[in-house]
Amino acid sequence: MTEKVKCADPLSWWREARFGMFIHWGLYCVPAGIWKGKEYPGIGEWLMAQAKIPLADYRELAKEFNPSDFDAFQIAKLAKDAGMRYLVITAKHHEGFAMWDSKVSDYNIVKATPYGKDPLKQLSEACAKEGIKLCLYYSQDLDWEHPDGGYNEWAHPGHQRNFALYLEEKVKPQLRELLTNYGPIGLIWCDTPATITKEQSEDLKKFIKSIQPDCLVSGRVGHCVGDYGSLGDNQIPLGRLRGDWETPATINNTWGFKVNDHNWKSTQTLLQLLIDLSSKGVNYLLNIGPDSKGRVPQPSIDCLREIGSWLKVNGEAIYGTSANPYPYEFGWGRITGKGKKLFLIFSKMPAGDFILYGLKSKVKKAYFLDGGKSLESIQIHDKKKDVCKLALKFNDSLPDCIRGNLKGFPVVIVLELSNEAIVDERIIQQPDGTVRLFAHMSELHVSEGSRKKRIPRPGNSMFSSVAVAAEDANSTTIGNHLRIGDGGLVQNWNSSEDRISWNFKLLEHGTYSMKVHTVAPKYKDWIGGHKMRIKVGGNEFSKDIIPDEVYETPRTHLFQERITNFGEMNFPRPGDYCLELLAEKINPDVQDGICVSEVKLVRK
Ligand code: H79
Repeated sequence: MTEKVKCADPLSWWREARFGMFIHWGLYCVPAGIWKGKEYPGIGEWLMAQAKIPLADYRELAKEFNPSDFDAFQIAKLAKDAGMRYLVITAKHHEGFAMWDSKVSDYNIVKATPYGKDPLKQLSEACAKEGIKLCLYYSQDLDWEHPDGGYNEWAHPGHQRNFALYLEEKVKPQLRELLTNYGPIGLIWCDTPATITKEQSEDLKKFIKSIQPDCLVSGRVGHCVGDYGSLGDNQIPLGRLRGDWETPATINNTWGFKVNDHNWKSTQTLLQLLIDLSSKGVNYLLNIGPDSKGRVPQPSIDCLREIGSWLKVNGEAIYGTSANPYPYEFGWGRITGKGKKLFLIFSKMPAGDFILYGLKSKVKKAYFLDGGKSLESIQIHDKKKDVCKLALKFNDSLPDCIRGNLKGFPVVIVLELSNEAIVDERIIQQPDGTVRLFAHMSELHVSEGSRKKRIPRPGNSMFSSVAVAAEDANSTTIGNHLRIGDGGLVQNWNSSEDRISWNFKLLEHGTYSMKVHTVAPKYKDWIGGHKMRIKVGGNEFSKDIIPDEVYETPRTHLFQERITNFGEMNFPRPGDYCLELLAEKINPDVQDGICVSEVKLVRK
């Protein structure tokens, strides 16, 4: 009898990990954002493209690259101390320079620099020592050194590109070296599929697996053929995602070291992002950019260690967890789950009683994850309001051991349930009085006229392709008309015949102010200039979309968001309502039409 061999899922370590370290390190850290005395805005590793530096000049940087302070063991230990479980280093970024001892091209750190050593060899030993999965970033498409690589016209003027030649001459032989000489590799992090065809993406994935069958391939290998989906750089989705996802993110505003980027996010913000992404089912791959000496900037070291100290106590709420069982996020914090446990992760300690609606499972026990002190919990089903209600009694005598709270870090409460969490997924007014109608939960009403205007998504466009896997997987419809895309936003609203709506449950009668949140395209300024209409409870409110309030959260950092106040409305009785949002006039100057993140009702 043949024995059935049980294969472990190659993604299981990655799902368990939730948090990884990205390292951007290459020749670009020598100029560090400045070329010929001029400082370039944007991301440091793109300097060669932005300043249109000729290849011969850029090559010279290698002679100045001597990272004598690089210590792979210190970096792997930093990842470990931060609570990160995998590490992805740029073996080769778009510049085309190999950060290992490559026999395929002399354009590498061992041959071309005074340093002359192989940092990947050291890292593979250091990662093995610390129990961190070593993963490698390899730019499979953009290459500014090889004449046939993607997006390098200024570096090889007049050259007729043969992209397939580049794949065979450089990409495959170099990947073979990386997958042969450095032990087991957790994943190959491909990026920016601008030129590559679907067949080439599939072929590359097959090639990688033929050498290391368990090695994962990132979503950005192109055309949705990767082992998991990659959201856009620094992108935070609005709601929870199904399937396996990752967001790569920066601590300041660059990936490759820039001498003048001191825009460091606080530990509180980074923790908030880790928790937010975990609650939405997304891995967080957080970047450090060592300088040309190989030193990690001190502000990165400090906040990573603080994150690690929080995870040491609260890691159970992050590692190997599943997303929030509710389809929406909360103002007070986030929820993750594991088996019969739910983790309520509060941004701040609640004052007095805390109320959660919609949890149908029985709570057997509630306690602080830090220290284990239990809390009194009361569950009722409010018949009149038709809602399940859980109350947690936070009294004044909190345990001293809530270290996180002392520093203003999040506080975790564990709920042990009698079964896996079952929740009421309807939109319901929250205990703080607000009703949040999130874009990803809206119903789309796409008119016939709009459907006919549907344009197939351009699969290979240079910069949209980064997030294509994400958009497609999250879209209810694909094309250039109204849809839920880009991690949950309603976007491409180009026709005033289209509308969106939500059903929701209001628990308290009274006067509410109505707020509509609109979002600008990534990196673009918010313009507005539309006119929209709300219909609810037999009333209609029409309003020009102007920036009454700026909405700032870590999510809105690259996607400017503004609030327009639609005035007040009196809801005479609680109950089930439908709110419709219509576009009366769409400003043609706004790229891709109207984009909405939520409509909020706030009790007066
Ligand atoms: O490795 C990091 C980036 O270099 C890479 N992905 C992350 C993980 C990346 N590849 N492409 N892009 C990001 C899109 C780049 C867009 C821009 Fe620019 C680069 C905007 C600003 C700088 C190039 C120059 C395009 C506009 C100006």
